Amino acid sequence: METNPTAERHAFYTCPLCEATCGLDITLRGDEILRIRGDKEDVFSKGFVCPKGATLKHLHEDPDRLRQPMIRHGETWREVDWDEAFAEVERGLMPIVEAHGRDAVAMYFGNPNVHNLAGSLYARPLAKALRSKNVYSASTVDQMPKHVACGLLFGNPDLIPVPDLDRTDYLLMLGANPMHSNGSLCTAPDFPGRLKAIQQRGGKVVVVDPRRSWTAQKADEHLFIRPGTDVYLLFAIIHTLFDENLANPGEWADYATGIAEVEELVRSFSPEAVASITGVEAGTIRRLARELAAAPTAAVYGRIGTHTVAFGTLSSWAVDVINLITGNLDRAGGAMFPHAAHSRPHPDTPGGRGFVMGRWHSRVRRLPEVRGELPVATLADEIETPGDGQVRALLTIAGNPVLSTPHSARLDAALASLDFMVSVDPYLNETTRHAHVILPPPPPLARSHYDYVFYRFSVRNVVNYSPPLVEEDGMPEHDILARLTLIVGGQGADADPALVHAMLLAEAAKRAVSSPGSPVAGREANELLDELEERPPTDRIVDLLLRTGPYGDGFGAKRDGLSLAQLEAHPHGIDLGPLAPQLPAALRTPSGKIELAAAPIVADVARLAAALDDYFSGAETKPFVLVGRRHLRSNNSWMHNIEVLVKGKDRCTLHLHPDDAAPLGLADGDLAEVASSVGRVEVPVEITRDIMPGVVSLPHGWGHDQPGTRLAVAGRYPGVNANVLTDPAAIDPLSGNAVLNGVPVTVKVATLELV
Ligand SMILES: Nc1nc2c(c(=O)[nH]1)N[C@H]1C(S)=C(S)[C@@H](COP(=O)(O)OP(=O)(O)OC[C@H]3O[C@@H](n4cnc5c(=O)[nH]c(N)nc54)[C@H](O)[C@@H]3O)O[C@H]1N2
Ligand SMILES: Nc1nc2c(c(=O)[nH]1)N[C@H]1C(S)=C(S)[C@@H](COP(=O)(O)OP(=O)(O)OC[C@H]3O[C@@H](n4cnc5c(=O)[nH]c(N)nc54)[C@H](O)[C@@H]3O)O[C@H]1N2
Ligand code: SF4
Ligand SMILES: [Mo]
Repeated sequence: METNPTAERHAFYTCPLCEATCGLDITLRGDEILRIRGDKEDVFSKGFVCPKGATLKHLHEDPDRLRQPMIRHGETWREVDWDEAFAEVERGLMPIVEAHGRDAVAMYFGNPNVHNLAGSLYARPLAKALRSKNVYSASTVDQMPKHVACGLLFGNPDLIPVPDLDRTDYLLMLGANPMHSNGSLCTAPDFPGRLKAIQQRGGKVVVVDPRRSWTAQKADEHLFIRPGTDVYLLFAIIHTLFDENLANPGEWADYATGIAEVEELVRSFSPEAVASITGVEAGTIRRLARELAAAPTAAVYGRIGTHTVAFGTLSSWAVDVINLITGNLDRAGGAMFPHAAHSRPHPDTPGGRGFVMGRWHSRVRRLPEVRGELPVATLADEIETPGDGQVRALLTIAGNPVLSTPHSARLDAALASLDFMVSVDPYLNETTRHAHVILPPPPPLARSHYDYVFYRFSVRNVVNYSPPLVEEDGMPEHDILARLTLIVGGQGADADPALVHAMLLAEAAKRAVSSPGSPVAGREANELLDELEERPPTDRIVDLLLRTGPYGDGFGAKRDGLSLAQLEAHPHGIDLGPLAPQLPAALRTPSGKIELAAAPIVADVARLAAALDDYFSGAETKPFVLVGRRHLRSNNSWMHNIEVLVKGKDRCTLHLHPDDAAPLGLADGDLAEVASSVGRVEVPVEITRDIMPGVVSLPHGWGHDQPGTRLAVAGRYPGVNANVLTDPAAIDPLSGNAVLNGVPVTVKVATLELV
């Protein structure tokens, strides 16, 4: 880049930290970042940012951020060059593969993979090259239930409807707190402003949450719910819609199978039957159903609090069943399917192979595979349990499972027992301290960005491309992942990463020319590749996908169609308009219809009924249930090393209702001991009426007091790790997702132990 090194310049960049995709206006002098603000001209975020966006500067400059690969010898680390690092990876990993087979090597992919192009494009090929059953990711502590529900309903686990926030008249939101999280599986920069707009145009926002969250405070109505019981509330809404003849799927009746079975499935879950388990009065449930049916348009949206629970898949399914039977699925103002500019155009006829899971099972607990992975709740079992196929080596890529997955103290010990571990990560943290080799990628502003994953979950169809703004010596993350792919694929540490880049590009071109409905259908793949401009490999893939996508230039087929060059000419993004109906063309079920009553769903309803019986029989449980929460100034486990975000009041506190605190003898600021079936923590109490009696809340991602990390700031604000308390035995069996909300615990005054 030819720039005057002393002149200030503005550059625009899409924030990759969360799902909101805010446009940033960044002032630089040479490679120095001077200021970061919201980009007022961004077509989607229009100037909105949160406090984290500006800290990309601090992240960039963090002296603890790793810039060189490192190899560990016992407790000491040595900085090495890249060739030595990859040679060490090969030396450590391949003898394990040779002696014990491919399943002896596991992989864990963490959340930031979906926030950068390298992870989004290269993670799957890496897993494929390894050919191990032991692939894990943060998805099974997050949204896997939604994938399963949508996979069964629509035939494609990635075809997930989002609430059409900007046009809806009625939003029922369960277990989400977008005022803090800025939205998830619903990309909507300035979520707060969009909620307010619903109210300003006369609509209504209802929030269901065991806490009176910031979002609940802004809503028109807030309902407390007993953790883990949304599924009953949702089933009772469906029950009422049928019972009161309010079900009106409209034209969808012709495109859906199983409506009558659904009516049968919910029959025993009347509002009256579930009122006591949910804590929501029957009359209120009936009113919600009536309001949903009567609203001109309405959308039901559930997130973390409905996913990371024992009936995550059934809750996710019920959300979209309500959207469908109230006639709100796939229509403006309801729950709609985005069609990202880089996705493939739909073929002319709906239908496909459908969604298959359980193609293999985990060795120890026999848990089914879902979307090519196993539940991370069973990773420690696979490492600890001797026998054929025992996991002896691990690759973590952008993940911190020691803080983010259940029973983390046990996983921590399991990682310490591995023969070999490699981490692709910019920090030496609670997880990567167990690695033998750490490979650090460059930070966000030194790489290009195109929001590959979240444009698929976006409330408008939007595209924006950000070129890298500053240079940093080091290896691009796509090269790191490509070299790991070559190593595990048996081609060796010296093989050229360009081989992987070329292969991925060729595969993308081949798919484009062979997909029905594609603007380049029938053309030669090589012809397209020759026409692509010279760019970094990730960007070439995006260019190819954009050009062959639903808005693309089709390599000459459509004048003014999209290409990456077009996006470069529009640094504030291009707005492709509000969401448009996608059904039935997008359906990939074998029947070509929405399959409402898939066998796994029907079977799981029996478990739901049994759990209701257990509740009424007064089955033994602990006096409190634990839920999580997020804070605007925090981002899962990994941004606590940024002083401006963590300073001030301690945020890692236990929220407790005053009526619960008094009999326990706990006052604000006291240290409480919280114990579950697997662990205990001591944490300061914050007394608040904004939580239901009987429920306590602790945020996750904390617990930075482990030895051997290099997190100077985080170490001064350690907090405690909520996942010391979560039990890996508790999962949603259909999706394998861990139960992180609704964890039974006891709470008491922490007593000083005299040693
Ligand atoms: N109790 C409880 N536990 C939870 C949750 C909860 O609500 N309650 N939420 C769950 C959810 S939704 C999620 S998504 C998971 C997250 O779980 P993880 O993905 O395991 O953890 P993160 O905290 O996101 O850690 C990300 C890691 O990636 C590194 N990193 C950051 N940027 C990059 C990059 O560009 N490249 C690479 N290679 N590495 C990078 C960071 O240094 C850090 O080590 O936690 C889950 N855990
Ligand atoms: N600032 C910030 N933003 C983030 C993140 C972050 O760590 N910090 N993480 C990002 C990630 S990885 C994700 S997945 C998203 C998540 O985004 P959200 O889904 O909005 O997640 P949370 O903010 O944890 O909100 C979950 C809410 O569910 C409530 N809840 C708990 N149990 C139940 C229950 O059983 N029923 C109901 N109805 N509610 C319940 C909690 O009290 C909480 O208010 O946020 C993303 N954005
Ligand atoms: S809301 Fe998310 S995308 Fe927007 S500035 Fe904050 S962290 Fe970045
Ligand atoms: Mo997440």
